[in-house]
Amino acid sequence: MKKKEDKSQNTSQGDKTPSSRHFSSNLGEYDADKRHLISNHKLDDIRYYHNHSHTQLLTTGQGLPITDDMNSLKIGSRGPTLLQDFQLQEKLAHFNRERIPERVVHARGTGAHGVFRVYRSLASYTTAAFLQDPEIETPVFVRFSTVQGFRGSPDTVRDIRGFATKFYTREGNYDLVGNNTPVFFIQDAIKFPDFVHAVKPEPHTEMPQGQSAHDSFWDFVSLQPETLHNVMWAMSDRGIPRSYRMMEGFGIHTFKFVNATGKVTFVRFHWKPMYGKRSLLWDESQELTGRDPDYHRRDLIEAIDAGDFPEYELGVQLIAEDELNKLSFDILDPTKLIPESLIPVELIGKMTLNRNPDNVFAETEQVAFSPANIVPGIDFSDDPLLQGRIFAYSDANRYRLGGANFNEIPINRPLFHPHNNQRDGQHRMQINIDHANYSPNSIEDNYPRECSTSNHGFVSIREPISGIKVRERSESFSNYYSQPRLFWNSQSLVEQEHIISAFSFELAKVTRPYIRERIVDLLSNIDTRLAGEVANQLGITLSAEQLSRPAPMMFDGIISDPALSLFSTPCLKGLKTLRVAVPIFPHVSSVSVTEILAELKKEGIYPKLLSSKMGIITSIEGDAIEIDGTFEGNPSLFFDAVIVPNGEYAKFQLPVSSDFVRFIHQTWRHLKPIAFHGEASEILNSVNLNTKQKDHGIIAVKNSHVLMVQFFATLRNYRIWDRNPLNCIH
Ligand code: HDE
Repeated sequence: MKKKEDKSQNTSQGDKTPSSRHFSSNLGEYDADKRHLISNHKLDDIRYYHNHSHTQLLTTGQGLPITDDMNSLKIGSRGPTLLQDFQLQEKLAHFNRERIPERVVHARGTGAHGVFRVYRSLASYTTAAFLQDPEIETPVFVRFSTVQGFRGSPDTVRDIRGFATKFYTREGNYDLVGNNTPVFFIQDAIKFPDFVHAVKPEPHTEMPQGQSAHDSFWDFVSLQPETLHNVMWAMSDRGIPRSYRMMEGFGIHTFKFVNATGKVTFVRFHWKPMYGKRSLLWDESQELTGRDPDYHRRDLIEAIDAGDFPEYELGVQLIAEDELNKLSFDILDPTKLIPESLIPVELIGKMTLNRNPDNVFAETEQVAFSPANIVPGIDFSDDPLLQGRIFAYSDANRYRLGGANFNEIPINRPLFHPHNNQRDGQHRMQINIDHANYSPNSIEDNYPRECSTSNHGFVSIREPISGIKVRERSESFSNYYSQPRLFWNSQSLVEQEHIISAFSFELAKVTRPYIRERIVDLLSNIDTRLAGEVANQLGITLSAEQLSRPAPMMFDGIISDPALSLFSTPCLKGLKTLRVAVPIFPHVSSVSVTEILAELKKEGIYPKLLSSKMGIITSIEGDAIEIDGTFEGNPSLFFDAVIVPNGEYAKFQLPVSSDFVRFIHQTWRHLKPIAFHGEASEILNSVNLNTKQKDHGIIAVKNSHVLMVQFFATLRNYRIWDRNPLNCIH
């Protein structure tokens, strides 16, 4: 450990000798055959701090064994409590300090551990160690979040989702702190506090929670048209994802890759979910806020626990320096995306989330992300929003986590011990044993020494910068309508209907008419049909001038891009992890139940046997079938489809209870497949669905094999869009 034997010729700054103990010795140790151990190393590192109390006796924080944790120290069993009861005081005082400030945005989040592996070496673009070798597995921690609501707010509200990833690389932590949209609301960091004030609950009422449907948000939007592009995404089905496992992620800003020769390639990052992209319906998402406020976090935790690990491919859009002038928009503008039809996304690696946190506070709450955490081979662009973020996150982390030593919290510690002359401060964990805590020093042979670039030391790109100091926005950032129109044009008709409904819903909650009017006026710069339909819903009459506004110029000849739609390309990659309800009634056939369950399980679907009450139902064959849950406790919102097994129903009075009828009606309303095996179709007649539309996703078949084939084919389409009778389920 002590490095006196390293004492080299060089007592000045820099590591002319390549010894650089801390870094290369670590690399050496884990290089070659033991590479895979790196991920275990991080795990062990975190595990070291685990405190398993299940076989231990109770102590105070000082380690004093406790004999009675039920009663405080009193004068007589009915007398006053004594000030000298240090045991009581310690417990209450610690309890008072259990909460830390929640994140000012993205307070509501859920995390998962995992690993990342690159598919092939990216050495021609970047020296980043974790992007070099498919043999190397890099541990990661991901935190998904909503933006607006407080820490206890529901998961399924309409909002942007955060998608923040910490890669524990051999060259330090690399944080990709992105969202589920490829653009942001504002162009310059100086507007961030204003934007967040506007979207958060209003100051005089602290309402509404988890919603942008209120005056101050739309007031800001109406006065700041650069927000419109991200607002279009938020009002689309992207704002209500079905699952974090089925959601794209984007780094938004342009970053720079730098290779060993110093060559720069501009890059935008994408996460593509391997479970496909899917969203909720607005009606579903609203009902879920009450029925299961933890819907997304539960979905993630259960899938990981079941071993169905969420997977995402990392994609990059690469732009050579000399290609920049081919683009007709500014890649430094974070309100603009680079259409995939212009620059395709290259898939470069895969992330697998394979372990739930053991303790939400210690890991998910204390994890500290920052876009400033970059590694050699990656650098910032001059995007003015990104530049502000470089400061904001570390500053927020120091405040939120109680000081400058938040990097020492296990979840934030890099893979290998950091070495520097930073010392002391609140909550210092390391016990630095060196006698010199400054540089240059000769007492410790000038260790820890700087690292040369040839030895993977980080160096900011050398580039000439000249200009006049100004406080102004670049002209190249000024087109606010072309890309919102590109997004609008790229949506399927159903998605466009959803966008119209979302704008109408939100704006109808805005109490000040002039704000509503300003928004529809802005929308008419994007698309007159969009503006017209929203205006109609709001009782606003657009002027002839508004209705005849010319469409904005489109960039680079691209009118629409299928990558921007959730549904124009097949959204489902498979049926694995979808949830199917299997209602069970008296006189059910256990043969049918067994066949159905076996087929569902073959596809990796999660089935649940439901009935009106818990307990056992005896099948016509005399088998006992144990019920997993009730219709009341498991509304159809929790499922992707329903399939009713066969039974001898025709002979008996049909056992159709009101909770089951409600269940089927809700499944119908939310455009999900409903299947009946054999005689179960008798039940269909008693639930009074809109009979004219019966065949839209209603499958009633006698033969179980045919039934399942048809059921799976329907489920693959996910929603039965043409069922929507009144066009009212968004
Ligand atoms: Fe954030 N953002 N942000 N943001 N952001 C925070 O960090 C900020 C921006 C994003 O799960 C805060 O520790 C500024 C863009 C995510 O822990 C804060 C600006 C993108 C998360 C902060 C932006 C994001 C945050 C809240 C404009 C997508 C949650 C407390 C200059 C690329 C990370 C904290 C997690 C969190 C500031 C803009 C994504 C206040 C100043 C653009 C996913 O520091």
